[in-house]
Amino acid sequence: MGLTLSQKIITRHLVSGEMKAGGEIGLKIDQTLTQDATGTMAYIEFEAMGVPRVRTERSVAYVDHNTLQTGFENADDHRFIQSVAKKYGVYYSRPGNGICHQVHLERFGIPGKTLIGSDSHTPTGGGIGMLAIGAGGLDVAVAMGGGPYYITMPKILRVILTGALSPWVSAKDVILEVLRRLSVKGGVGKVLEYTGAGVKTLTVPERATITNMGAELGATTSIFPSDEVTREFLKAQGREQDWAELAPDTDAVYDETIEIDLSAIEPLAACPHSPDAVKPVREIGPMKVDQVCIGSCTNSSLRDMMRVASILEGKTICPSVSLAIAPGSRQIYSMLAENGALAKMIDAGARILECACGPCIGMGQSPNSAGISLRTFNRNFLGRSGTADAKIYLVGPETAAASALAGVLTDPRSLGKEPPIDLPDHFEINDNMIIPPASAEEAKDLAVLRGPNIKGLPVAGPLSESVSAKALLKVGDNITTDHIMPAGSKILPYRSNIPYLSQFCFAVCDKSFAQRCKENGSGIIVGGSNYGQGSSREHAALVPLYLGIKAVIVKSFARIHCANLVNAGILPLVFENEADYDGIDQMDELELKEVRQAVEQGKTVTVMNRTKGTSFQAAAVLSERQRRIILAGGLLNDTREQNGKV
Ligand code: MIC
Ligand code: SF4
Repeated sequence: MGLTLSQKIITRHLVSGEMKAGGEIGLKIDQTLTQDATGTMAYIEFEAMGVPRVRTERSVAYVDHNTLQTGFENADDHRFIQSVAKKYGVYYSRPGNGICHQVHLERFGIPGKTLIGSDSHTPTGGGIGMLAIGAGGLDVAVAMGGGPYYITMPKILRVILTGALSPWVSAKDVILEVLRRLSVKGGVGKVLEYTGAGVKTLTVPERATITNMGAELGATTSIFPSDEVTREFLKAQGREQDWAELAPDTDAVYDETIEIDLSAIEPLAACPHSPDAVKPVREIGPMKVDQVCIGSCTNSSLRDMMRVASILEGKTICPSVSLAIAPGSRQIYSMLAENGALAKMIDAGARILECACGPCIGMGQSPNSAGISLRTFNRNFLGRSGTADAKIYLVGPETAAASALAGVLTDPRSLGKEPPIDLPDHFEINDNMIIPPASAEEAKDLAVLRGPNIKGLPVAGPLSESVSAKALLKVGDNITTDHIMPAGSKILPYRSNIPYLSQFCFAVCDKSFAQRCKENGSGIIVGGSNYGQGSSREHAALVPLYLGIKAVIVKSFARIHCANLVNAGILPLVFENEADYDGIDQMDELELKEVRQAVEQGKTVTVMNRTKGTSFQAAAVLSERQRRIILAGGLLNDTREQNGKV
């Protein structure tokens, strides 16, 4: 029986487990990446492990999220990451060099290698044929130390692409179509493998747009084959030697298959407040628009920027629209400056931002009250833009630019003939914003520069025999990590200060949650399905831990968040019978009877509802390794225990 593309890469990197869907596998990791909003914590955790140098083939630390320096905090964190990277063997991409996923694709990604990153959009690397997976910071720290990365062996979903995209339709519309069909839960436990004759019609950055937003499906990752198009891209980056051909076997067996005719796709938009609330732009109609933002790790390639410039050329944006553009990397920025495209954008009235995440993570450019903002980004979760009542629509760069000119949502096909864009055979290569690490010898004397905003890590205790606590919060389906631990320019500078962050936990849903936790000392969270979707931020586990949360009982979990809960030492439980969710009210007194014994024996946990006088069963869906971690009170405690045994 032949293998699919990801099964081939997994086979070459398998260090434990069997390649059977549903079981836990351990993978050797070749490359890691971190960004600054999750990186500070990941390097603090790496230091806590006491490993003298990273043991990967390549580890890169990017600074792209917290670039707005309205106080000392972000600048201190940048300095910390730079010094820690130099000492421990990590390449450092300076602020101003671009968004981690875009730069990694350009300068470091290698087909067939494994990459984990402390950012949920790490699967961008799948555009170049990498097995690239988003993870919590602690898992990345472990991989930097040479340890395996554990995931549940995913099912393989084959996406057959046929035909070619019509004019004015682009890669964003393809992934929005996938989201429309599969929903934000549709990729959970799966890898999406793109195959078919349509693949060769898409450039690497277009493929990366598609794999990037596989994160919004909840997928473990998404991947394209490495073919002649990939070779051309790497050659243009001066890295042809990194190319290798990679394709699935012709007799590969897939768990599921869907087919997408690229020529049938039209411009689409994801409506507020979920990336799967997708409708054709033409159906939504000419809605008035207040703001347009173009960029983010999803749509900031040279191709996207050139397309936008070609639409804006010689025109002026609508007076009632604010247009912000952030190219994805310094390479792109510089090439746009050289070839005149930047001037076209500036002349049309665009506000040009530095190449960073910026508005995508609420670092500035929050829309006006109740504003309608069209964004080429990947997430439109409630409140993420920084304006609580704003409405965010996710669109492709063509729709975004056309709408910025018209002032209303505009189907770009109404613009007439699509102007051609010239893409170069060679990109401008200048790595002077990437600082290599010190040699092992030099590193010994290097100090790590720590600012006053770096506070200690909360650590759980071993799981107790039984847990009694109130259901301090009850929430519904599709809760994101942006709900649990919001981001934005005011909160993000405190990513290494858990006590400060804790006051904002769940504030989007319930402003009094943190206070309730303090008053009660300990608690349990009850949630619906797909709990913890979205960002990989482990803060969404560390902060509840700090607030005394012992367990989270839900209908189902999103992958990265569930792993982060286990790593932190919070017990993730799933209702055996979903209807039991309805039988709990917020503030009910719950008891997890003899929970330690149940976890030890891999049995379901009996939950007694003392307030209602009822009981139900909940499963701790944990591998043997994870059971050990939960019993020990988190991954750091477990690692210490395991090291003590050696
Ligand atoms: C995001 O897009 O939500 C982020 C900010 O990039 C996060 C990481 C973080 O919260 O720092 C992600 O996607 O993992
Ligand atoms: Fe940055 Fe936005 Fe991409 Fe997250 S989704 S890495 S915030 S650009």
